[in-house]
Amino acid sequence: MTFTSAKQQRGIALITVLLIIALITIIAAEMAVRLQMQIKRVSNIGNNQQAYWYAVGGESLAKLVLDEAYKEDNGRLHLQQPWAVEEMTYPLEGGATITGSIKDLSSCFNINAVTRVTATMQNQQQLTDEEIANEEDEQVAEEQNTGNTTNNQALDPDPEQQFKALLELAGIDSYDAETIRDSVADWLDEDSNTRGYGAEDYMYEAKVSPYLPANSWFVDRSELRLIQGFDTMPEGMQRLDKVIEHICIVPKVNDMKLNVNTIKAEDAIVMAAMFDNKLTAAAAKQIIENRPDDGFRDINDFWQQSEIKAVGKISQNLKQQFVVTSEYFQLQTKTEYNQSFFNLSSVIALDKQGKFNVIARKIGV
Ligand SMILES: [Ca+2]
Repeated sequence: MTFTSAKQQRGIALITVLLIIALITIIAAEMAVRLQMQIKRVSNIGNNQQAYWYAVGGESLAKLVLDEAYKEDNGRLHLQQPWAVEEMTYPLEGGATITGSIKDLSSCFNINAVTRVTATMQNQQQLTDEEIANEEDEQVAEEQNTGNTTNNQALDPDPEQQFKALLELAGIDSYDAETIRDSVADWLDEDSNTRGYGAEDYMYEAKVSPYLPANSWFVDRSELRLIQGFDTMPEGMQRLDKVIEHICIVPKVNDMKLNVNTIKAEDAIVMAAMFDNKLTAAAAKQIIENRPDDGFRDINDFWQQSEIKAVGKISQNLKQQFVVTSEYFQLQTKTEYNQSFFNLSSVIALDKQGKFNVIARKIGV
């Protein structure tokens, strides 16, 4: 009996030892896997950081190229300058590559200019109004000298009118264009007073997934998907697809400026819309296609175009929206390093000292 019991106990001890060894083996294997994952994770973070810094290096290169183009011709910017090349890929050390392109944000329609946003902006509006009043006085004086008193017939569309014209030129019908125009303006203005065809809090609060209008600046074009008129599937999305490529977001900038030297033929409807379609899209396209390769020497060359002259009298207010220089650009880069990808979108703006600086970044887009 005693002998059998001792044998049994030895058997149990052996099984216990085997179990402990198995357990240790499992734990050791698990630790090895985790360690490998940690090493991989650290290496991925390192690669991603490196890709980020390459992308920031890309920003520096873009700033340099823009600074040089700006200095080269007293601020005149056009599509023959090095910054305007189509998307290009540059090899970097360590097998990395960076692909990037720069877009002039004055070559498309600034959605933030559709209406005034805040009280601060309204002060600026007053200032602008004063400036405009002064200019109008000057214009009247000039007209009195020349005996021409038809100032009241000058073409002077406001930005909301211009936006509606853009929507219609993009192929959106008149009723939907009015809805979208008023809804975008309501989305931008700080009050909650609904325009004729617009939408404020109550309209968006009643949705299945409710939200509120920004009552402030647009920061990304994707916000447009939330606006009444663009917010339905599939009709709203189809409308947005027609117009989104012509729209830009210039951060916290209320002014509508169009660089007539950098606008491309495919955006001709933007130019036509700014003239409230009194300049047709076909005529605008012709101006762009016949423009000298290195752009108009100055803005007066643009006003001398026969297609523009045919429009008739144009207000000073409207004239101010057309320029041959630009202050805001968007740099889009995609960096690859050791199978780590880093997408960066940067807004580069001209500062008061005449230098370009990054004022906004979006990662992963
Ligand atoms: Ca509002």
